[in-house]
Amino acid sequence: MATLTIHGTPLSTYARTCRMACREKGVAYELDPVMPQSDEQKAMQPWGSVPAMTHGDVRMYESLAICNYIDHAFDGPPLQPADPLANARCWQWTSVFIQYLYRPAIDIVLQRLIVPAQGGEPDEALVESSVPKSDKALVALDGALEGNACFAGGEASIADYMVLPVLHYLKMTPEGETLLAPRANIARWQAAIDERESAVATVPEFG
Ligand SMILES: N[C@@H](CCC(=O)N[C@@H](CS)C(=O)NCC(=O)O)C(=O)O
Repeated sequence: MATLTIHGTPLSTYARTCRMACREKGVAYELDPVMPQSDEQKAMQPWGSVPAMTHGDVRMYESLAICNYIDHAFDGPPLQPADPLANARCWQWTSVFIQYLYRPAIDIVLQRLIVPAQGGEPDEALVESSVPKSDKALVALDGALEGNACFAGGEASIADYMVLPVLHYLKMTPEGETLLAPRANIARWQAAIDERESAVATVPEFG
């Protein structure tokens, strides 16, 4: 069987999602730690973003598609529920994450963790405008976890592997700490998902 390779720096949240999906499915994979906007990545992903995936003749980009491919092309535990409503919840919260949380949360992370590390001045206006946007999404995600262990209900799914990597970084920023402090359902969920082997094995070495 051909080796599945995830192309993307281990610091990438979306690459981490795909690697968590591999580990949850029990699929052996190699990590090609390519950086965004490198010539190598641009040859695999027209926008130069990470990750991409190769598996034999299959070349693919977009983390959702990669996660679905991993789920359907291999035997192993399902990465999404079979029950129609639970399945729809998996995609509802994944979609909310991508559409409403990823950008503002990552902007806070970039301005607070990456820009200063590179000797730059954070864009305070961007941080300020990203806080209420992140908060709105976090309120919705926290509500989704009311009475649920995970976003799709009782079992972990792709939705959880999508959200976790960004919250890992967000929590490292002062704004993230403040935003997450009142979100008790997210705190409980994050503590549980953080303990999964797929999360432990993919924690980014940052800072
Ligand atoms: N829609 C893409 C988004 C990928 C994405 O935004 N990746 C980030 C890293 S987590 C990235 O490469 N950012 C830098 C860039 O796009 O230049 C996917 O789901 O794979």
